[in-house]
Amino acid sequence: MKSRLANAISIILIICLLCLLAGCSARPEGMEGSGDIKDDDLIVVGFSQVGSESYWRNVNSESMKSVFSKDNGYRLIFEDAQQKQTNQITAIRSFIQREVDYIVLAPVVETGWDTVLSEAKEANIPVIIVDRRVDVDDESLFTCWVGSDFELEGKMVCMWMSKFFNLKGISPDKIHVADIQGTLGSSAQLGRTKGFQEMAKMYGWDVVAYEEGEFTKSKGKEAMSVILRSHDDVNVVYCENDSEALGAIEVLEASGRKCGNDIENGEVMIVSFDGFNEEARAAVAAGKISCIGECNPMHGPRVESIIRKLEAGEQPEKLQYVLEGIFSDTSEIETVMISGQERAVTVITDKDL
Ligand code: GYE
Repeated sequence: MKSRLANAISIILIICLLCLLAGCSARPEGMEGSGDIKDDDLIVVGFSQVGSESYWRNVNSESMKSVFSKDNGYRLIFEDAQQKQTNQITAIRSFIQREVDYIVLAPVVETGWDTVLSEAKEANIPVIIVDRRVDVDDESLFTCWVGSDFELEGKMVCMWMSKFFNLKGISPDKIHVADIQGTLGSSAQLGRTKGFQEMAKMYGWDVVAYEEGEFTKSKGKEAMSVILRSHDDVNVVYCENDSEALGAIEVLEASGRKCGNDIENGEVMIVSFDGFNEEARAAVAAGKISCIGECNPMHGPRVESIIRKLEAGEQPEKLQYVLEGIFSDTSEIETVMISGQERAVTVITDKDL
């Protein structure tokens, strides 16, 4: 009698165990893993991305997705914020609730992060900032940052322009330049605008307008139309990314202007930033964009190496800058000297496309 009872109990226990196992393996896997996401060996990374406003952003998202794959030992929770900070704050709070291992944030703007990052700190979740920066009172609210020096990028492009104008004997008062700015309040806009403002003042260029282009092609078009309406003497357009530049070119060409570096003969010089999009590179090869300040979007492997360091109990550097150069349609200027360093100018021709 006793052994029958023992048998029955063991059978019930085995059934319970099997149900439990079945329950676990039936849990859906993949990017949007839910429930007890920690029940496996994968490192869970919650990534709040700015949006999909530009070519640069799309390449950047791909770089992150390809590195944080299951094969590499990660589960990535990818949230697209559609260029809205409120969406990013909501995403970070959901990452905290789901107890992810790491939060990665590409912030749309610099300010307004103190509260939500304090919440992440209280939950003991390391926060890695990527691409743009955050402006917080307490720097311990994030573990580290990796991205570009946007002000330096701006200065590099302006130096290239100045060298080019000198070479052609064009005096600074003949330069009528407009700035199509990126998303106001983002590091990429703040840095590139600041670099431009300082250099334009130093060289004595005539700055005719600032217009916001939100880093998108459509807003770049709108901004260019507004500028042309009141400043038809504009002969240089400083676009804060390639998407805006491609929009500006469309508008200029539709209005009968030619884009190129021969501004003495009526062409409009276009300069921009990024350099990782086929269409923009083709525009350089065709001479329509004269110079692009490189902005490297391949941050996936960089963020991953930070996470590997943290996993090994090491402390990554707080701020990590990516070294960048310049792309141009002409070999007339070979290098640009900035912060005591020579930066190479890479010529893009049809063969490179
Ligand atoms: O230049 C632009 C994008 O923050 C560096 O954002 C990034 C900028 C990039 O939308 O194309």
